Amino acid sequence: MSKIALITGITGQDGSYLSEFLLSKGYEVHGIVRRHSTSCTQRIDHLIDDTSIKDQFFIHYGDLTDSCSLANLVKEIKPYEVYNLAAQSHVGVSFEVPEYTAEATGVSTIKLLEAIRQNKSDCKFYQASTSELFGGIPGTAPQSEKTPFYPKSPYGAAKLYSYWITVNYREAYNMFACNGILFNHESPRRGEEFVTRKITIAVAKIMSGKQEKLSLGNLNAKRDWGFAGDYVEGMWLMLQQDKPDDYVLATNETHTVREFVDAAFEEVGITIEWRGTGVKEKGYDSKTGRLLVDVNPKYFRPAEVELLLGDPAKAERHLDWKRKVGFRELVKMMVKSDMDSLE
Ligand code: NAP
Ligand code: G4F
Repeated sequence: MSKIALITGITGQDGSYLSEFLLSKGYEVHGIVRRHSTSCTQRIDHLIDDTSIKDQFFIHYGDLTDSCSLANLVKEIKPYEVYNLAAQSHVGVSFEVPEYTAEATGVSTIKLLEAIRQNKSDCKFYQASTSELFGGIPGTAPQSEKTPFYPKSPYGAAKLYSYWITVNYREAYNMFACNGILFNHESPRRGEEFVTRKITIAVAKIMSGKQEKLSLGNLNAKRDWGFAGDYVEGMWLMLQQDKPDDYVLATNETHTVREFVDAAFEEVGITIEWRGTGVKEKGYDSKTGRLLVDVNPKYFRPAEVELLLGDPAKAERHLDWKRKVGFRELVKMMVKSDMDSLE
């Protein structure tokens, strides 16, 4: 049985899609879940409750900051592929909890790599690297595997360590270790505090009379937004190659936060008319004049990544990977899901 995978961050957006993808490929899937006072397994409850996969899907308590639990689990499960998706993944929050972010998003990667090196060194390893590594040096878009890194947050700096220690273990110990440098990817399962989901939930709540207006931070930031379901396939493809390497996954299309807001409201028949600039910028329903969007500086970050636009040519060429879901389709999917859940 070579199809045994261990996923950290299995309760997260990507962990849930990756689990479904690997199960559909016949894998035995093991996931690490940390203990919470209330359940946090909503995204994978349908898998936990599915008796037809009770011999294929397993959940274990562990924590990425706890090297003992990681080593014990690698020893016990003997995985052939490890997907390291766990992280304190919110860039804005990383300014509030920088030291914890360094620990969970950075240093923990060496704990997992060591657990693998010492107990199952032929295991393939995927590291969830990020476009936040680029930060955005002016003139460096689109960003590819060759673009220099310049992280702009404690999150980005922690991920930079994880990126390089993954490369280092590949070179020093000949381990099959890959970095997926993934640009923003979203879905109806996206955490509610990330901007896309915050917007689509707000649209649904405003339409059902449960919310007055949407308050956001930087409307000018540009992101390369794809669909998470497409990206987990790319993670898997990286581990199916003859040689380990690092790959960018992106759509090669960028939109401002403001454009995401426009598109989300258009899904429910509302055209936003923008008036004012900076912190005074406001978005109104063009037909009724009702105020729907404003700017609240509390959502600004101490430092910002202004432009992300990824060049996925290497992944397209070597992995035969291509994103399937486009920007408008993604927005539609997310708005529909949030509207349906409020009905
Ligand atoms: P997410 O929804 O925030 O999920 C993060 C996962 O990490 C959750 O399962 C969380 O568990 C787990 N986790 C956090 N701290 C942990 C710890 N100390 N021990 C064990 N588990 C811990 O993130 P995502 O969007 O799925 O992203 C997956 C990975 O890709 C992350 O590493 C993220 O930084 C990276 N990434 C994401 C994107 C994107 O656009 N989504 C782009 C590039 C890179 P709880 O449920 O217990 O909190
Ligand atoms: O949705 P965001 O919080 O995502 P961000 O910062 O780009 O990070 C995400 O993508 C990274 C890949 O590039 C991942 F590595 C990371 O784990 C995470 O998944 O913010 C997107 C943009 C930012 O420029 C932010 O300043 O939206 C801007 N924004 C404007 N108003 C807001 C808000 N972001 C949030 N979260 N909330 C707001 O109210």
